Amino acid sequence: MSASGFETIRYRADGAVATITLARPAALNALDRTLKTELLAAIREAARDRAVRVLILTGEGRAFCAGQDLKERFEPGTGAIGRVVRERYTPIILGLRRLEKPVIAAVNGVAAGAGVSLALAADIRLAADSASFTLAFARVGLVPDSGASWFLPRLVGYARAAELIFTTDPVPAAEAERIGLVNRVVPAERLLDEARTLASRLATMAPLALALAKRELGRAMEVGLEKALDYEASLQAIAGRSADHAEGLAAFLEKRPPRFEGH
Ligand code: T3D
Repeated sequence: MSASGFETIRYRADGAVATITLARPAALNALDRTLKTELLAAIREAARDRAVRVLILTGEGRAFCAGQDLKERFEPGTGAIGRVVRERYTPIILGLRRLEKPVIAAVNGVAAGAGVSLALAADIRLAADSASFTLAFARVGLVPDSGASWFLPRLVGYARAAELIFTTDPVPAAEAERIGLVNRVVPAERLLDEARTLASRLATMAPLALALAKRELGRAMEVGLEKALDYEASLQAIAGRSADHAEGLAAFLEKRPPRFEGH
């Protein structure tokens, strides 16, 4: 097991599963400068560590993440918003999406503003029954950022996305599940266990196949069917040459569970 010395997050790699816990509970894990820097560093660490096959993202205390630290905006030298979004938020969102490992958001409580964006950038969202999602941007006179305007309509449809963004009404966990904003809701006290169980399951799958499947899904959201078919064929050519594919076939014939090595 490995853990790194961050101030505002905890990063823990336990076998094949790494967990990033946003850890500024007194500020509902709002994203200040340090947290953004450390979050990106931890995502990069998960990418670098070949032993890590799945990443869980969660929050400490009663919140998942309340978005940008609004108090920091009153401090000198915070930087123009457009630049902060481009230089600090965009790399985090792309870091999660380009991570060639499944990312599970274990949404333990309230998520607001860019905190929702973080959850949306994960591949799979599990939510505690106490969680809620607020597209809070307009409350402070801002527009959705960090991918919220891209992810949300793809998950819940244009009209629902527009309503949630325009009204900023909180979406309770059960409603989030009903509209497809989260994969499923679990009792708060079981959230991390459920996330770890799912992560451990995914960690037994062929890592290269999951990495390529994640790439395929990302591409499929942007291109038409013909291009998606072509992309699938070229990634299948890569997967088909892998040792994991050979192992999967052998395990099938020998009627035993496969042991995937990730190459
Ligand atoms: O650089 C940029 O600005 C660009 C990026 C922008 C992207 C964004 O994320 S914009 C949207 C920012 N987030 C919000 O607008 C949400 C603000 N927070 C809230 O609306 C509410 O706190 C919640 C709905 C999340 C939770 O409400 P509640 O009643 O459960 O808790 P609370 O009492 O409001 O908050 C508890 C503490 O957390 C409180 O601190 P205190 O007064 O006890 O010392 C509160 O100030 C603090 N807190 C909550 N959210 C933030 C925060 N501190 C700093 N920044 C926050 N975003």
